[in-house]
Amino acid sequence: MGLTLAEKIIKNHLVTGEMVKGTDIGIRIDQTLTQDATGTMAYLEFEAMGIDRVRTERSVAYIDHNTLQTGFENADDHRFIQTVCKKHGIWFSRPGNGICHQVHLERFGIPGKTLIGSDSHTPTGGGIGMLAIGAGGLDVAVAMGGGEYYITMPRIVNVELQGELQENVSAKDIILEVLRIMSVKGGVGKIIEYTGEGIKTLSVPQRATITNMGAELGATTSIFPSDENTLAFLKAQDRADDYTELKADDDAVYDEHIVINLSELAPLAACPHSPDAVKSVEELAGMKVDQVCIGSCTNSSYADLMKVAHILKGKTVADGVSLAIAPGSKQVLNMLAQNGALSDLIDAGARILESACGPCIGMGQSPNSKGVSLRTFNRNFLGRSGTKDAEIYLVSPEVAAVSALTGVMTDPREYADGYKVDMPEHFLINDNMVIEPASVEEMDKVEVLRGPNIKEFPKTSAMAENISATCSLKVEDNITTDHIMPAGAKILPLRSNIPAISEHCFTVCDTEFPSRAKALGSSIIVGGSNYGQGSSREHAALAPLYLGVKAVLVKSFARIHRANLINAGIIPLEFADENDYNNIDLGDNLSIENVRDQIAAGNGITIINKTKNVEIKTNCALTERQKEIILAGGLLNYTMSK
Ligand code: MIC
Ligand code: SF4
Repeated sequence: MGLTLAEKIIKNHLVTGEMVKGTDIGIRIDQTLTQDATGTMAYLEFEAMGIDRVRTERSVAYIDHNTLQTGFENADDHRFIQTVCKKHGIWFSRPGNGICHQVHLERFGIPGKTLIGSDSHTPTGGGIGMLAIGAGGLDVAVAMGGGEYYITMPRIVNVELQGELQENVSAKDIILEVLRIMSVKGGVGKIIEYTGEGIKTLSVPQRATITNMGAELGATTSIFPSDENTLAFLKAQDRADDYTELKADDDAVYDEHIVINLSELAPLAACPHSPDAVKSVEELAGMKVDQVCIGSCTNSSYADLMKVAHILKGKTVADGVSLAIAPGSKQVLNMLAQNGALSDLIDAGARILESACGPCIGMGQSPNSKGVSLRTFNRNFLGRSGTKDAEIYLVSPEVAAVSALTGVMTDPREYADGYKVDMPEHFLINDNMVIEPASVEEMDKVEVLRGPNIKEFPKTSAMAENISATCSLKVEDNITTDHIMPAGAKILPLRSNIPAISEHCFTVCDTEFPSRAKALGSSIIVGGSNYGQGSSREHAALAPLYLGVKAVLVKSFARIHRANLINAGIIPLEFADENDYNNIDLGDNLSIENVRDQIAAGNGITIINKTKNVEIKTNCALTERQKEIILAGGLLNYTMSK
């Protein structure tokens, strides 16, 4: 029986377990990446493990999230990361060099290699044929130290692309269509593999738009074959040597099969507040727009911005619209500067931002009250933009640019004029913003610089015998990590200070939660299905941990967040019978007896609701390794004990 592409890469990297779907496997990790918002914590964890030099083939730290420096905190974090990298063998991409996923694709991604990153959009690397997976910072720290990375062997979904996109319909519309079909939880426990004649019409950056937003499906990762288009991209990046041809066997067996005919696809938009609330642009046409933002790791490649520049050239952004553009990397921005396209953007009235995440993570450019904002980004979760009552629509660069001119949601097919951006033969290459680590001989001399806001990773203790806790919060389905641990310009500078950031935990849902949880001392959070979707931020586990949360009981979890809870030593529980969701309310007194034995036995965990006098059966499917992690009080304790 033939193998799929993902299976081939897993097979080549398998260290522990067997490739049996649904069972735990440990894979060797070739490359890691971090960004600054999760990186400080990841490097503190790496330091705590006491390993002096990374054992990966390539580890890179990027500064791209916390780039608004309204106080000393972010700059201190950047300096900490820069010095830690120098000392421990990690390449450092300086602020200004671009968004981690875009730069990694351009300069470091290699087909067939494994990559984990402390950012949920790490699967962007699937566009160049890597097995690229988002993970919590602690998992990345362990991988940097040479430890394998554990996942549940995913089911493999084949998305077959047929035909060719019409003009001004784009890669973004393909992934929005996949989201429409599969939903934000449809990818949980799955890898999405793209095949079919249609992929030949897609360049690496276009493929990367698709694999990037596979994160919004909840998928473990997404991947494209490595073919002549991959070679063309690598050649243009002066990296032809990194190319290998990779594809699934002809007789590969997939668990699901979806066919999308690109020729029939129309421009789409994800409506507030979920990436799967997809409608056609035609349906939404005429809606007044207040803001347009172009950029993010999803859609800020050279080709994306050349298209935008072409649409804007010689025109002016509509009166009522503010247009912000953040090119994905220094390479992209510099190429636009050299060929004059930047001038077209500036001339049309675009507000040019630095090459970074920017508005995507609420680092500035929050929309006006009740503002309608069209964004080429990947997430439109409630409050993420920094304006709670704003309405965020996720669209392609073409829809964004055309609508910025008309002031209303507009179908870009009306503006088709035959213009096509060709893949440049040579991208502009200058890696002067990437700092090499110190040599083995020199590393001891490097001093790691720490600012006053950088606090230690919270210490945890081994799991208690019994848990007596109160329900401190009850939330509904599809809770995102942006609900649990909001980001934005005001809160992100606290990422290296768990006590301080905890004060903002869940405040999007309930402003009283932090003080209530702290006062209770020991509590349990109750939630619905797909709990913890979105970001990889382990702060969404570390802040509840700091506030005394012992277990999270939900209908179902998103993958990375569940792993982060386990890494933090918080027990992830799922209702055995979803109707029991109605048998717990805020303030109920709960108890779990002999919890260590119950975890070890692996037959689920019984919670007694003392307030309602009912027993609630829960599932707690942990592997032997995960049980040990939870019992030890988290992955750091576990790793240090090994
Ligand atoms: C995001 O898009 O939500 C982020 C910010 O990139 C996060 C990481 C973080 O919270 O630091 C992610 O996607 O993992
Ligand atoms: Fe940055 Fe946004 Fe991409 Fe997250 S999704 S890495 S915040 S650009």
